[in-house]
Amino acid sequence: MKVWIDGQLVDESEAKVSVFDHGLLYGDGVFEGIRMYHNRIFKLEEHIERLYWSAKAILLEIPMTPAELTQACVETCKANGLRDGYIRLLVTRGKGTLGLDPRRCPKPSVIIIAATIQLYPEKYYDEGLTIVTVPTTRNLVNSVNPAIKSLNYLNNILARIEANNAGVEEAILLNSEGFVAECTGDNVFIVHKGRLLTPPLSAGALYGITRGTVLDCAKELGIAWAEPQLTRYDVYIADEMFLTGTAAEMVPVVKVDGRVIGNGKPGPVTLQLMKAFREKTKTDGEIIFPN
Ligand code: PXG
Repeated sequence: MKVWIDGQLVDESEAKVSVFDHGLLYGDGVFEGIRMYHNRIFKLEEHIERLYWSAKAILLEIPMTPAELTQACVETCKANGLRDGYIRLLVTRGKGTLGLDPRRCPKPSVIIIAATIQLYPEKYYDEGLTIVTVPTTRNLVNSVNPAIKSLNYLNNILARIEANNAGVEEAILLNSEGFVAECTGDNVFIVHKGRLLTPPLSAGALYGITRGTVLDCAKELGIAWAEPQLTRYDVYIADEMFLTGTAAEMVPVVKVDGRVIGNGKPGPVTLQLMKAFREKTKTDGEIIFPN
């Protein structure tokens, strides 16, 4: 495997960062997870835009233009012969000295890994997930804002450990007011009486690109949607539920905290949206191999 580091494609055995990189020392950096489908890098423009927003929020200057980053992502896929798969694009604060002041790091590092990804086992897409709400709450918006896709994912990892301890694959995080925010690596949707509902981003969630794509699909299909504050009660009485994320795509949920959602099977609105989402992956995105 070839990995792109600071302008060079190197063999994975040589793809290394310094132990003095503040990305490692302090989780100081930002990232994106991006998918390739059918020889196209899906929603690459949106991911790169969000990467710049995350970087701006932490006052990190990406030492490349968006056009150069786009080209570097395409080159990395090409170098690995990948038409389908997963890109991890990250920008770290770079090598510095001990001490957390970012001014100790003169040059940020840009890393692009193109690989394949292990989705949930296929059965979850057919049968749906069982999940729980967990004690760890979503970061406050005036702490590390959940909209920043930072290298510091410990809050999400704590929630994931709580999900593991409960024997399930995902966890719902509530915000400090008790409203549903999102899951550890996915946004949350429910369907109630034919209406598609997802928490507002102000509830404390990543501005999910899959979330946006699913809302676009809903608009095209004429499905009514809204972004109200949602409580656990709203989730328990929902007719359908699903999660969205770059890695997970759309995955149905059929049980939350022991409550069966709807009839315990992925519902018709979920299945209709899953089909529309898969269609979009065929025609959207930056082409990798021209022919
Ligand atoms: N919330 C959080 C906290 C995320 O990290 C999403 C929502 C969904 O956003 P997108 O834009 O992907 O629809 C994410 C994205 C991984 C992995 O390695 C996680 C994400 C994306 C790709 C890979 O677990 N999270």
